[in-house]
Amino acid sequence: RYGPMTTPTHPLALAPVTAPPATVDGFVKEFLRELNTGQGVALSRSTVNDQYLALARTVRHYLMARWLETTRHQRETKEKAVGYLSAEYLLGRQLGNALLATDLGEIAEKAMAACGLDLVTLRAQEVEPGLGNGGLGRLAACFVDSLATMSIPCIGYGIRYEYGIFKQTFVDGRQVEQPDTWLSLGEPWGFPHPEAAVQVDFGGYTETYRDGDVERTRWVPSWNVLGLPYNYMVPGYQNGRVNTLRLWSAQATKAFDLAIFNAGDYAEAVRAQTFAENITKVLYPEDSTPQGKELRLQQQYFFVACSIRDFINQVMEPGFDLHDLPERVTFQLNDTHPVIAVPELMRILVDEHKWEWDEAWDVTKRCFAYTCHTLLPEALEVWPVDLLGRLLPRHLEIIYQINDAFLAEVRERFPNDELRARSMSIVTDYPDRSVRMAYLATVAGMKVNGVAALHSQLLADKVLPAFSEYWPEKFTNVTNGVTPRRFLRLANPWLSQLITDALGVGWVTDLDRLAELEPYAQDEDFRKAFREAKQTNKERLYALLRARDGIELSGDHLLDVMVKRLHEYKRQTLKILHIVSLYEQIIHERVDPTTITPRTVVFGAKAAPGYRLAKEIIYLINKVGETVNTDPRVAGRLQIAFPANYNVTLAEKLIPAADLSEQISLAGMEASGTGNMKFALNGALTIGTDDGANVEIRQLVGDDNFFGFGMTEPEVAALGASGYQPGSYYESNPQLKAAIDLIASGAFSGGDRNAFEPVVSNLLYHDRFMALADFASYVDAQAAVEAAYADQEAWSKMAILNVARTGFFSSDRSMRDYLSRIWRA
Ligand code: F55
Repeated sequence: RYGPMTTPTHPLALAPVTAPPATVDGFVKEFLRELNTGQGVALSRSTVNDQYLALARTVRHYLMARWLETTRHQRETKEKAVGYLSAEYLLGRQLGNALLATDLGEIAEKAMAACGLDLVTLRAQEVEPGLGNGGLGRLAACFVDSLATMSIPCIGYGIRYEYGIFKQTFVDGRQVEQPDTWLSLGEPWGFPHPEAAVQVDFGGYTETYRDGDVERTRWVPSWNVLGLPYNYMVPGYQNGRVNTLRLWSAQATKAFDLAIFNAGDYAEAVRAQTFAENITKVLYPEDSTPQGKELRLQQQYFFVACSIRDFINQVMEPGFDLHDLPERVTFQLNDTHPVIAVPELMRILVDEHKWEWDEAWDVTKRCFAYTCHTLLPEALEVWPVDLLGRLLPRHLEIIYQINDAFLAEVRERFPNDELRARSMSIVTDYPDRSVRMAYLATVAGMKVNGVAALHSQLLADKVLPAFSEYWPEKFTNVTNGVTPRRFLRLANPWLSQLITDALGVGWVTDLDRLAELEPYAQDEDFRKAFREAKQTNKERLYALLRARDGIELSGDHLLDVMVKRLHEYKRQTLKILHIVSLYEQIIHERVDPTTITPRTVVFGAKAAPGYRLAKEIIYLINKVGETVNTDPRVAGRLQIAFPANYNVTLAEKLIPAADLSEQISLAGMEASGTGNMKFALNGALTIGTDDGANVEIRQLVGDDNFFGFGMTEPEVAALGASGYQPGSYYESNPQLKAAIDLIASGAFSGGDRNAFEPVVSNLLYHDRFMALADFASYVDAQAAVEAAYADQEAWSKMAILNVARTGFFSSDRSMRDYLSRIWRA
């Protein structure tokens, strides 16, 4: 389907497609063509949205030849590819990245100016595809960027949600969710390919039948949907490579399948036809507690079944031998969400291709590798057996068979150790009979990795100890990374220019070269230029917040930023306790306000809509902000901003402006963090716990250039084991007591003493993530921050050293690690 059916004879058909010439005139011409013949409007009558769409299509046009060429080259060379399976891709805006990748930024700017248009305005028209919740989805987007930039064959597979992560608004300080209608004004980047649609079956039952003298099983499904692929370009950075991101959209099958209709349950069949499109309607907004909803399992199986089928039937050449599949692809499982791919591949090999079980298992287990992104027990996905059996009866049987064979092996290696066998069982009976997806992924995957050194250690020791003992060589670490293209080069043009002036251009694809900046920390002129870049970024941010949110920020403040999903373990409450404490000390005249370093604190955080306490914390932050920002006693000393709807677009403006990066999760809870890396690379200093990748950041930048605080993971474990009592910290620390009392007094709620009761009582009587235990240490670290910030030359040195020493956190390096530790394994 991808190649010509017959040999072409016309000379033009043999020539490779070429991109249009990259000149301003050429660009103007293409742009006007897109506007006139694509959008169907004259420039004089066009809206900004028309102009944005035409511009996007113009850039897309320039990439097209490279895309077709990449695909052709891939089919010809048959190089091993990565099939990245992820239910989420938090892409961010596409236009700026595409202009950077094609190096068309300047030409586009001039071409738009020649048309009387402003490139910045057109870029701002784009609604970002928010097809992910947070770190996990953004990581997938960084990884596909790096793979394209490194010319590594990869297809990213995922879901084209009609509604991405909800749009957050605040009403009287409380989070209110609005649907994310990212497709409503037209979306120029996706290419639908109805000719490559895939049918996906659900429901029904299984039966055995005789096939010669073998007894076989077949699945008789009761309903099906169609998976329609949309291809998205993933351009490498100025390297002529364009990989593919293939996102699936669910459609009702056109022909009503009479056989199924008559054999199956009538109501069920009709319901399925009617509700097919629901499957890819909306992204589930929980970022840590998976919803065990049937629709979510449908989403998972839907995109995975489409993707595996697509890879085998469309990406591989016709007649390709499935025994060679492990030499041609590794399917990387981005958390457990796509793990149903394992029994799906087994089903294809055993039921459809009629392979022996062992033969199929040998191939399957060499095709998959699993990345875990959490340690929280409630985040580990399990599916009730009855739900699985109803939706995917054949897959459930296969899972049982995988488990039986695996446990037989365990019992053989450890005879008379039934406890061990049970602890490793993929299917558990407690609290309900269900399938532990992380166990399935571990048993089936050739490798299992955590996302930072500490996390991988804890994963092996605490979450999957029996498995890491059983297969020590299976467990490995790949520390996360972020793409320097989007998060440094695009987001921070001023710092980028400084770096390029010092080092030349190569650093964008070779971030280790940032190490060469080290001597510039001692250069007074460079430090001054660095501070000017930071200041420019702050002004850009303040202008944006004014226009976007009506937030007025002013002054030459320390900009202190905490942006990430709202979760108790991330401890936004610890940050708010610190702010309240600063405020309390000023208004009660415990400190001379003129001795306090002026500080602007910015929060950005969405709470899962069903996460009650998280929403109460958002309310608290907003109400504290309201009070503090209008109190003349702290004017010019302390201000708080909480712009709604933090997303990738806002991150790109916020992170480059920050002086201080808040990474304050309870040790052992944040698997890695990736925001922490983005801040350090943009020259913010970190105040952080010994958690996730913070540990590695601290090691690389040095203790002197990092504000570490709090308990270590072993200390946390010990305190937990000894019986943690938050109240004792409250009673014994007057500063902490004063802060909590002020919140409880109604000072931030117009005298209402009940307004924050859920948050306050949780802290005092529960505090699962030990914010009170780390409070004193956090306050000390913040005092050290203030002292350090007072010496701007010293601060600039530290900040520059953070940039120079964090090149390791490029996602290009992560990809090299995946290649050497997993994909080539
Ligand atoms: C989304 C859906 C479900 Cl059901 C569960 C989790 C998520 C999710 O978004 N997880 C997530 O973002 N995890 C984060 O992954 C990052 C990338 O590895 C880590 O840096 C971060 O520590 C981790 O919390």
